[in-house]
Amino acid sequence: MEARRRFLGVTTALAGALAGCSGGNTQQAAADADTEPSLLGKVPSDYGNRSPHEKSKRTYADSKTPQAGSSRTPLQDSYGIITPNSLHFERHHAGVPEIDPAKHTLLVHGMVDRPLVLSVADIKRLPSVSKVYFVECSGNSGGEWSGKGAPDAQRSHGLASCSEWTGVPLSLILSEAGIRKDARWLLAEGADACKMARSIPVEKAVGDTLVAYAQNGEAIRPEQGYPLRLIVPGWEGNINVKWLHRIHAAEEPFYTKDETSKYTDLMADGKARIFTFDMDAKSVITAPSGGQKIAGKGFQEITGLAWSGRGRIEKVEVTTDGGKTWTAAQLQEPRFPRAFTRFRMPWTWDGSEASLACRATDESGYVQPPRQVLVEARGLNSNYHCNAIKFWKVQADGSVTNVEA
Ligand SMILES: Nc1nc2c(c(=O)[nH]1)N[C@H]1C(S)=C(S)[C@@H](COP(=O)(O)O)O[C@H]1N2
Ligand SMILES: [Mo]
Repeated sequence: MEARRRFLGVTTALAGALAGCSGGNTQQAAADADTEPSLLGKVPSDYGNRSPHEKSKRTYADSKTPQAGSSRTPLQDSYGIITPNSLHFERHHAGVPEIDPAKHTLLVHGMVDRPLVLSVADIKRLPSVSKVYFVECSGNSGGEWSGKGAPDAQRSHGLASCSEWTGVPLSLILSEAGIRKDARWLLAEGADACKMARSIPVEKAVGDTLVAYAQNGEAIRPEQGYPLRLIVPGWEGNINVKWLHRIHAAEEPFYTKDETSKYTDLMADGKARIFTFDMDAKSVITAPSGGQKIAGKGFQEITGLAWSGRGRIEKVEVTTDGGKTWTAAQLQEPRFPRAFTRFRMPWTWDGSEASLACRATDESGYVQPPRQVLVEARGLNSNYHCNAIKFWKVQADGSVTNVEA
């Protein structure tokens, strides 16, 4: 009954919104007839492209060292939970290497009984799995620490994307190599010029970590680590080593440049946290969001994405009054652990200013905190791991801007 009433509410609101343009309907239909294709269209193509009318793109932050840069996913334009491969965010420390898969190998050595050199073809012969996981740079939303924040969802949250990854469980490769019982840590190293390398506890490596070779049904893109990358579900982007070519088992962590000079979190007291692997629960409203404009009063679905490195998203609450009241949004199924979850909430915009935000809760019971709580706990010395609640302001003219929370 309630659902039916809501449905009627929606159609009434839509009817109201659409009434404004109904006067020109007959003329419009005549104009459409002129543009509807009457000639035969294009023939099938060998690799598809999107419609030329679709313009959504990654934003690339230009820098003095462009190869050590990043591009961001246009989350505000996204539908569902999967990021198209062409729009997956990028973060490279030494550019995208050009790698011939026929020559690329993965070396597994150190505290193993049978050191291995596996070709890409060897790896593809092994039993594989396909799993949906997000990858998020721990620098994502770093600009939000200041309280000023970015003006749109792409710049505030776009260093996060979500794909179906296909690959071989790392546990299988480690047992083939005969990893020794006293090995506690692995080094994972990339084949790019900076030799990105991170230490991974064996427990996580034999848990859900994948040596992935495919993304959303095709080979991983060069930008994402072709032909092999590590997927370490729910852990900070940096440890998902791309162009993976070496795994070294040892007793102790390696304290590489990438986990000491970077990707540590300097606290207010001057001490730094190291190995802060988990990405905490986070969410963002993607529509209506910063930079967009609501066309007019009436029905406007509020939708967005939520994710947590600690498992499934259990709840997303939405406020339209700056945090005074919160309402549980509808969560779209399936909800995969450590993947984007799409949430939706019906809303009718009455034409007045509104302050929108969302707050995620994950299956561990962790609730996404307000920015002030994060700042009190960690200070302002580090740019990493900001998962604060993000507010958008709807102005009276329908335009949506950032709010200084
Ligand atoms: N070999 C290698 N692996 C790498 C990087 C890199 O520069 N080189 N960048 C890391 C960082 S900081 C992040 S956030 C993720 C980004 O993955 P993506 O470019 O596929 O989005 O890859 C990680 N793996
Ligand atoms: Mo990153």
